[in-house]
Amino acid sequence: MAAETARSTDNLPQQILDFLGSSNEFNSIQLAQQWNIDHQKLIGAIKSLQTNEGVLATKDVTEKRLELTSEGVQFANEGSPEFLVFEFIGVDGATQADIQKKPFGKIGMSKAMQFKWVSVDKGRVVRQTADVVDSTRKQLESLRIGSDDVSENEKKELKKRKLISEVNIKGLLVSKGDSFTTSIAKPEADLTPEMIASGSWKDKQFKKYNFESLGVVPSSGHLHPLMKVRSEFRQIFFSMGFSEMATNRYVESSFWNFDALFQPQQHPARDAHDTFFVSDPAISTKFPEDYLERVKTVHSKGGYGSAGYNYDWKLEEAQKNVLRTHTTAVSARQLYQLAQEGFRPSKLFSIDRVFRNETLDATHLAEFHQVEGVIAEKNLSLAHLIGIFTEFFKKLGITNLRFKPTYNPYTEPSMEIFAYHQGLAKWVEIGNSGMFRPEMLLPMGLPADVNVAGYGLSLERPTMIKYGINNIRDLFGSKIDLEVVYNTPICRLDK
Ligand code: FB9
Repeated sequence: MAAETARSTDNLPQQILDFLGSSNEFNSIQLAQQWNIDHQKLIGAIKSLQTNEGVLATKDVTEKRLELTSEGVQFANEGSPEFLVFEFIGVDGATQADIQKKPFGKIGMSKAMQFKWVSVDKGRVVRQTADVVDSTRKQLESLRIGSDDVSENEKKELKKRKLISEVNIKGLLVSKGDSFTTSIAKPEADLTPEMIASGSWKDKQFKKYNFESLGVVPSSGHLHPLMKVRSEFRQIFFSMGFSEMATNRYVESSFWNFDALFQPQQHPARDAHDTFFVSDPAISTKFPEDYLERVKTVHSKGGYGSAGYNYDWKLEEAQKNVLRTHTTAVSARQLYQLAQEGFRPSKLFSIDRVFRNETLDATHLAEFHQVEGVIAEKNLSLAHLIGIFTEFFKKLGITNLRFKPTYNPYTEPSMEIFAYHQGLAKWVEIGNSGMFRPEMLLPMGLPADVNVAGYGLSLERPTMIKYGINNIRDLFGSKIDLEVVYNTPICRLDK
């Protein structure tokens, strides 16, 4: 039965009922072909009719179908390469070189030669016949519309050229159900008070509840990937007995951001190249006077067994407000408070934004989230520090660490922490750490036998590696694609 021109698919269910009314049963694959409509659309209409109990009876059927491959579709749309070569050379012929330049050149040339449409004469490819029919294209078009005027040999040739392939199409054999009718009253979706009052519900058809249907996805907030990783980090810290420091202070005085950490006032990190200085309010003036004096002394003259930096420490320098360059400033305040309240062993952490006036590149913005752990205990050693962050990183699924000595103004000894990343097949710097200097701790009033260890990393790097994000601008900032945020899976770092 030749395919008719594509019929409209409006109200397809009714068309099916009317057709069934006159033909008792049909095979969905053949009917789709006959009606020249998309088979899936027909299946959809049949499925919608099946929501009315007993109207249709269906049986699954599978049929082998010849389908055009993507190359077959291309040849059917644009013509076969052999025909395109024949066209291309025209009546005057063309050089092999020119033909080969064409995307259809290579295949077309060999086929056109095979079909004796062209030949090579003195290096030029010339036509052997005035005109040709692109039979390959015609065969493909016929098969596409399901007409069966293509011979088995031709089909075999097309298969050999991988222009068609045999596929199994799942369809339905549809026949009348026990309560078949061609006029389906549109089933009621709701049982209304009127129906109940009038009793009219008794002879109404009600739409079946589709308990499988997914409810409307409620539009809800989404945690930004960084916040998903942050919550993972927080759980790890809490599981190790750490408590979180209050970090709600982006604007910090140079005193707590630098001086309290025994970072000298002429240290390069303290100039505007690295640090954002705040113009209003430009300075802070309220400091614990006695403590400030001790900081001044240890910087300028030393003390506590330290030579200090021997320079003229300036209050106005310490008063300058900055955007904190590290959450270690928060640690300094916390440790000072700990000293004031009377020392007790403490494990503290912070995860929040810090700001650095750095050259922007694919992995650096002018701000990032610093993750910091601080442990204060009597006679705490470097070994304890290594033990603690080794445990921390293990909970992140990061083992096999290596340490490289480094320098921080506020810790001695200090170490950079490296881990071997299987996926990246290289050692990745995953953090920094060290034992806070006595020149920082003793002026605070912490007992002499108390040592404080600290380590830090960023939130962005693990998040980028975890979610395979290469450019930090895809992770953070106004240009990120919210879909990415909506669809990022929850973060299981140790998996
Ligand atoms: O995060 C960093 N790297 C990292 C961390 C985790 C990770 O996880 C992957 C799943 C496997 C991957 C990479 N870094 C620290 C290392 C580098 O990225 C570094 O180039 C950049 N660092 C930032 C500072 O950049 C100027 C990351 C940031 C950083 C550096 C140091 C500290 C905190 C953050 C610190 C500290 C510290 C030291 C002593 C005492 C207290 C705090």
